[in-house]
Amino acid sequence: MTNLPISADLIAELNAVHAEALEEDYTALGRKLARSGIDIDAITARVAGFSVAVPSWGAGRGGTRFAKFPIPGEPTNIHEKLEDCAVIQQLSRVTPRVSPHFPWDKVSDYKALREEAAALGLGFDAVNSNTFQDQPGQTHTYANGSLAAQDAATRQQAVDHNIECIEIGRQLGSTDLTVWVGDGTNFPGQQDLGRSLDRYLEAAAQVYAALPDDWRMLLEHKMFEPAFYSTVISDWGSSILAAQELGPKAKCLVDLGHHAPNVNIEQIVARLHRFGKLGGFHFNDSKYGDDDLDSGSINPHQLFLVFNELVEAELNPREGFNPSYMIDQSHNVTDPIESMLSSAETITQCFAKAQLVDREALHAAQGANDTMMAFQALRRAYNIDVAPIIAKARVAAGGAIDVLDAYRRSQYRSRKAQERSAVGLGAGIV
Ligand code: LRH
Ligand code: MN
Ligand code: MN
Repeated sequence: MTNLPISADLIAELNAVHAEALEEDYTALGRKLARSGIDIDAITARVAGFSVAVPSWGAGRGGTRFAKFPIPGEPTNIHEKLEDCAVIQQLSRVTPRVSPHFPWDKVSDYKALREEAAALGLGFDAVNSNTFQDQPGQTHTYANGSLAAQDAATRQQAVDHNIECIEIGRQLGSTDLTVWVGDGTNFPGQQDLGRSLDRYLEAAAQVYAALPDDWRMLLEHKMFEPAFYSTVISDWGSSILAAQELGPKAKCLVDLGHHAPNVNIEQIVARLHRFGKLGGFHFNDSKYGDDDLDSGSINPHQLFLVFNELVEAELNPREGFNPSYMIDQSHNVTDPIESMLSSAETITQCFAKAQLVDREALHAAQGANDTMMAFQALRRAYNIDVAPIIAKARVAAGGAIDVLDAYRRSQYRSRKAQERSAVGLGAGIV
């Protein structure tokens, strides 16, 4: 039994308005691609198989440490967040899974939560643990670290929390645990840089030992924040070394915002894949740091280049290549549903463009040291407007041709504003 939040009649009615134009655009693009030997329907079929998870926390307004500006109708608990995620999936048909964060999404009955999600057309993606904040009533503070804390009892508490997350995830049908720790320092000398990593590795190994056979532990690195001088798992180097030490079920997760400005993230992707350690992504965009801006809003070309590396990775498979895709954004000034609809579209477009690269031409140009033609092979694909392909795949799966228009016309947010209680003011969660 499904219980979808947007009227299917409304979607059908709006799609009928745009259907003819979409057919025309799709046919024209099909002809253009055919001239380069590409079958548009084959690309559409690949796009139909693509999906990206949405974060439960992304359904709420984010904020900064200075302020948070809630909107009327914002979700206040996991049930309402799931409902909002169901809107994104119903319209976009590319976000069928939600990634929960604990204890933010704690409930008493996870079997019931899984059924509730299924009735909304959703499943669960990676479970995220949270040892970067203290919770009310918590025994040991994380002020001085969690998995890498000096204090053994604090480390044990962080290990136990991660193991509890695995247990919750089993009930929800997840198979990945994403571990991001904020552990680090703000002053030179505050902690020993080597020994803090030793403590992290020892504690992380205890979490690793609790993983079911078919699970992965995704290690998310981040250069800085909340620690501004040193971070224990600060970069892909620390991440891959930790993953190698932990074992085959440990992989690295690349959050696009967690690097120094201008870092070549697509090369990091290629490196992690080369050593069989590419586990997944948190998509967002960034101008200055971990801004968590909407995916592709600043540098869509970088996103395309990341997907280009993923296509190359598929052609050169390494052990266990199965990256998980998730959006991880902070929506400070937009309606989070609109931002995630827009980002899901951009991410899918970059995926589709990467499929259009003439690999033979690219590899031939690379082999001949023909730099300009190699670059042009990428540029030609990047310049193609793939919107009709994405819309066609979406509508075939029951989604809306124009997702934002359908969302606004549904008046979903104002309906929720009548039903839901208001969110308190204050600083953001991340
Ligand atoms: C840390 C992070 C990590 C957290 C999320 C809330 O900056 O990217 O993924 O779990 O934000
Ligand atoms: Mn992240
Ligand atoms: Mn982040």
